[in-house]
Amino acid sequence: MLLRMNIVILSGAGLSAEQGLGTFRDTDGLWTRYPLEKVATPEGFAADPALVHDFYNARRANMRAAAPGPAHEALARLSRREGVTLVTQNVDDLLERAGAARVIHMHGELSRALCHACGARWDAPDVMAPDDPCPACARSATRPDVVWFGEIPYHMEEIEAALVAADLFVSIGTSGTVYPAAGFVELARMAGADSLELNLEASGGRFDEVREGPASRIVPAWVA
Ligand code: BJW
Repeated sequence: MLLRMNIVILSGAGLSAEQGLGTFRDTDGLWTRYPLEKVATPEGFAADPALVHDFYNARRANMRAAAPGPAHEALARLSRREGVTLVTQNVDDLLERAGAARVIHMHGELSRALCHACGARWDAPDVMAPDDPCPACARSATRPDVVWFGEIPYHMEEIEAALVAADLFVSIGTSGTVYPAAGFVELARMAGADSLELNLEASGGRFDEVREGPASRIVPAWVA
């Protein structure tokens, strides 16, 4: 049945939780150990760039040590079908390493660096530091290429176009608390799409159908 549909899939931290990459708001989530205003806002970065780089260096190391799981592999297979758009809030590269055709990273990527002076982007080394020179302009203005609170998520026009053309919107492993991603289900439904949530526990969002369980089990079962 999925064969001829336009499907938009939005994933969140729960997709990669079983690979050892932490979620944010669960009881042992990253925000319980690192205050988000210090590590995930432009103001936090301006106040203490070394702390922010340490936070992302550790997460980059964790990501590079992790391997994609069955949910990433199932989504990668599905992404090779026409009409499937994979949008992720995750900054990890596990979908790409599972072989996904294209992944839209609306909150950026841990594996990329950004110069906030000239806007250049390049592949991030394992460890970044505040005084690293930008390869394009040589200024020491490097940061992880991720989207913090108060910044505009990437690829919004493309995502909104896919949402209004969707027959089915599927949310996987996200709490639905961070906008604009939290509003995608409403946008897709208003445009006539059916909606499905796959999550360990229902987020409480407005979905036509909810399937609960770990991503490693329920995502391959849905794709099959
Ligand atoms: C499992 C599982 C398993 C566990 N299997 N499932 C008031 C109203 C509306 C908006 C605002 C407002 N005040 C401020 C705002 C804006 C703000 C916002 O939304 N704030 C809210 C907190 C209210 N948003 C922004 O600032 C955004 N920008 C913006 O709005 O710009 C304006 C604009 C938009 C569009 C066009 C033009 C202008 C930017 C938001 C950036 C978010 N950045 C972060 C950090 C990225 C870098 C990094 O990774 O460090 O993104 S914050 C963090 O939250 C990260 C995530 O992508 C994001 C979402 O988290 P996610 O993925 O949902 O994780 P959790 O932990 O919340 O949930 C995990 C889920 O997994 C749970 O449901 C579990 O059940 C499940 N799970 N194990 C399946 N094994």
